[in-house]
Amino acid sequence: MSETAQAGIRCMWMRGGTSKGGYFLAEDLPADVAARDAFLLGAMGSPDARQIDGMGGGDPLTSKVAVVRRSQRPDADVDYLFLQVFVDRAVVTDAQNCGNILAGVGPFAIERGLVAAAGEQTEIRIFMENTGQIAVARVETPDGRVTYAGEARIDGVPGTSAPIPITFQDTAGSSCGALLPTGREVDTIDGVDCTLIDNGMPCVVMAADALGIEGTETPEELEADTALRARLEAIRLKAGPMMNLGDVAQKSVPKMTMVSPARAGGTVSTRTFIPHTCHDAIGVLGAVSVATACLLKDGPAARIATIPEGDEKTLSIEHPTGEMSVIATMRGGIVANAAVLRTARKLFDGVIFG
Ligand code: NQM
Repeated sequence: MSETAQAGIRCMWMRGGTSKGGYFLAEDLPADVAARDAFLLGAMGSPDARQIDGMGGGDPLTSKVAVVRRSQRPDADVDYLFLQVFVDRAVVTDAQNCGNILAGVGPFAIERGLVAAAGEQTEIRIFMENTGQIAVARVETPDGRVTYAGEARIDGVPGTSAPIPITFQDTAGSSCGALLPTGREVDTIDGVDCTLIDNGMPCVVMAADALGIEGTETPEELEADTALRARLEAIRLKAGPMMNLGDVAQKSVPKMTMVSPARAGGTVSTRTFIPHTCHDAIGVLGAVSVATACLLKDGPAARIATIPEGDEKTLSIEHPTGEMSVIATMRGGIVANAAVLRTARKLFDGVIFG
């Protein structure tokens, strides 16, 4: 066991949106990436399907890490690096961003003194290191302190909490270099029409019926369908290089979203593999990317989506545990920025061992 693992590292555990993970100050973690990753794998208990020897919850959504530092950039308050710690493989990857864990970054930055509370609400500009873009989050800070209590409700989380609205700008091509990395709205892979899109999260968007499912199945039912999973993975491995992501065998992108007509008055219904397990909901930037696919002229999502009028469109992306509303502001026919509502909660603050 390394010295760092034995001594432990300061860490705050938080729920961010519908995900959960460890929040660290960058200066507290080993600077050497291999040492950092070894520590995080140990802290989470990976690789192991149950993560029984660590803090991870046996699910990619609860095996996440935020690394936060004061920003040197004139346009940001803090820098946030997201790390996905794989559950059953010894892999830590920065190849994706996470808009759910992002929801805890503002509160964490205030709690750790990186940003001073400024009145009833504090706006924090967060540079997302994984993709090189800025998100703006608003945190409730009555009496100069973060409050997690409030009346905002998000699907996938019981109860209510303080609202944390987040706005994203210029997320097109975050990881793939272009919104549509192949230059087309539709590519056909293994006989399935796909929209390969990246508006903050690389996603492959397909029609549920093209994969032989209804789109109403539970995540457990879909995960039990080994033929479906094999088909999705075959498509994903081909989509990776087409999306400028290279070999994605050991990467958690692109995400695989199957769309079907909305069932609850929303824009579209989704089931998303992230990429090897089925999300109980949908990722934040995943939802922004799927919402953007709905707004194209063609493609599996655009063909079935119900789109509201106007330049500010609320697109309700239905998922297994409800919906996520993406407020898209359109300029010249493209999504100029997107906003979502999230909440977060501090769970513990202490020292974690690797
Ligand atoms: O897409 C899951 C999550 C995510 C990522 C995933 C996310 C996003 O629900 O911005 O939030 O797709 O890995 O935390």
